[in-house]
Amino acid sequence: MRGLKGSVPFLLFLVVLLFGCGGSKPTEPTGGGNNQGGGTQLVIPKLYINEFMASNRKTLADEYGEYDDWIEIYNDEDKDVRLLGLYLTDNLRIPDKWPFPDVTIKAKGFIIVWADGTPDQGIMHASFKLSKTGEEIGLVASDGKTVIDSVKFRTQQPDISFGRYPDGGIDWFECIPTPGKPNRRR
Ligand SMILES: [Ca+2]
Ligand SMILES: [Ca+2]
Repeated sequence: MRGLKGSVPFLLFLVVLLFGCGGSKPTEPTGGGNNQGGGTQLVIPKLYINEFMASNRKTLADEYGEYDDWIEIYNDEDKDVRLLGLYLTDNLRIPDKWPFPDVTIKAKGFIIVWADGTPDQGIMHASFKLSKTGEEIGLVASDGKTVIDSVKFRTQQPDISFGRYPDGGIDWFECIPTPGKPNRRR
């Protein structure tokens, strides 16, 4: 009995020792710099949610003849940007909702995503729709959480788009719909 009791503090001592060793281990291989390098590699391209339509009655139909919600992304870089690895969402609490397919936006170019909640209809059909009574859209980096661009919006009027002007600019306006082309204010 006495022997057992005595062994408990000894075991604790051992545990502390082991923990101590564990803690010191990462500092030994000073290649810990590897970790740092990997962590800061996140690329944030100059991409914008540039225009969208959350109440589309007759403006633009998809390949199935459906007048669905659409979102335009604008590439403000001087080079093409591959979207594979990035995400689009209508809920910033679920930032990695819809992963982009392997498509590329040309330098200063545009791309349209159908927000129709039917990904079966093609690679550019997101898994969510937009609410015409207002919600948010987020464009998210390849870590699945860093927001590249986002917009919150209120009730949208039918066939009037909401967009940045000029393209990639700070201010949003009601626009004449220009899916895939430079924005035009109403
Ligand atoms: Ca559709
Ligand atoms: Ca546009």
